[in-house]
Amino acid sequence: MSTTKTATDTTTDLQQALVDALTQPGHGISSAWLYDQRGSELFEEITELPSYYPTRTEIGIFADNLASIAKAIGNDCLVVELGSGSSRKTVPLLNALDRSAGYVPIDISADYLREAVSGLTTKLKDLPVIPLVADFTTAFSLPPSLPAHSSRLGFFPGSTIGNLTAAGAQSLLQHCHTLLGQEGMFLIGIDLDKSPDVLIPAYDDPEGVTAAFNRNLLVHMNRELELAIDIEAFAHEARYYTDPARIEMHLVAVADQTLTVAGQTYTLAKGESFHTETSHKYTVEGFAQLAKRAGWQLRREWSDSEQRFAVLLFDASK
Ligand code: AVJ
Repeated sequence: MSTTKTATDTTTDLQQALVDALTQPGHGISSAWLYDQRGSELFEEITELPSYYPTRTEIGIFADNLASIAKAIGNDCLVVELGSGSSRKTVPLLNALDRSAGYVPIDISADYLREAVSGLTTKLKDLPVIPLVADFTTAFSLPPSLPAHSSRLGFFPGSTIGNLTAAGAQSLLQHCHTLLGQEGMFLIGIDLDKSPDVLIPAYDDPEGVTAAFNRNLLVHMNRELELAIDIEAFAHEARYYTDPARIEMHLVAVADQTLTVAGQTYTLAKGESFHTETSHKYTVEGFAQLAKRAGWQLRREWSDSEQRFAVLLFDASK
């Protein structure tokens, strides 16, 4: 069975996602669709914004605690990163480990992964790098041939897990528990719940980059599905909700919208919105409970002075 999707498959999936969003209550559409080439560039820009604290804060936590994190992980560990992207956070970690067995970067984009890996060889000296093209939100397997190692560490920085539903996060943690084995460890970055005074500007910056990122979904759909959605007719909104604590991004219709998709006409009334992303905000205790249900035991935690973000180390409990 082929696991590679063709461009036509992707177009059909996006069209189905849009029709589902138009016809179902809540009008939700997977945030995965935000990350086309332009969307990924805009997200990189977001990480540089003064009001978007998570990336900078997490990098600071790693920089300030690298020696103690490396010590807690130990030697001869195979590092498996979920959604490796540019591996920006992993290179310092791998270099801080006294002796590691190898690095398995996993990314959904084959092109991006190939490019990133070619830049890594010089930065990582002789460390074996075994890239894997896979969608880590579905069940995936590790490459068949791996260098000898005494333990496996799952590495999942960036609070990317926050984009998954509770059930999605649960099944990912369970799957990794199986994959990483008895001696398995999991090092994960999570964004902590905090005042909406801090959260809202992080997702609705004065520069308008997050608004452009959100609206780019419509640009993407217009191009991919040959539609004529009026992009200016949708306003970017970041909303804070509790139970569970989260930020939701919406694209709100500022006037009644009629959309024709594959010959069918749908309407979105003024004030209704596409729900384009959920970003869960956790407490350390709450996340530890979620992970425990998937077999993971919290061993260490590192945070910043304002407790905005946390890096947690879990062990596969026996
Ligand atoms: C990539 C999921 C970590 O939720 O903070 C940033 C995505 N969306 N601004 C996040 C995002 C809007 C980001 N993650």
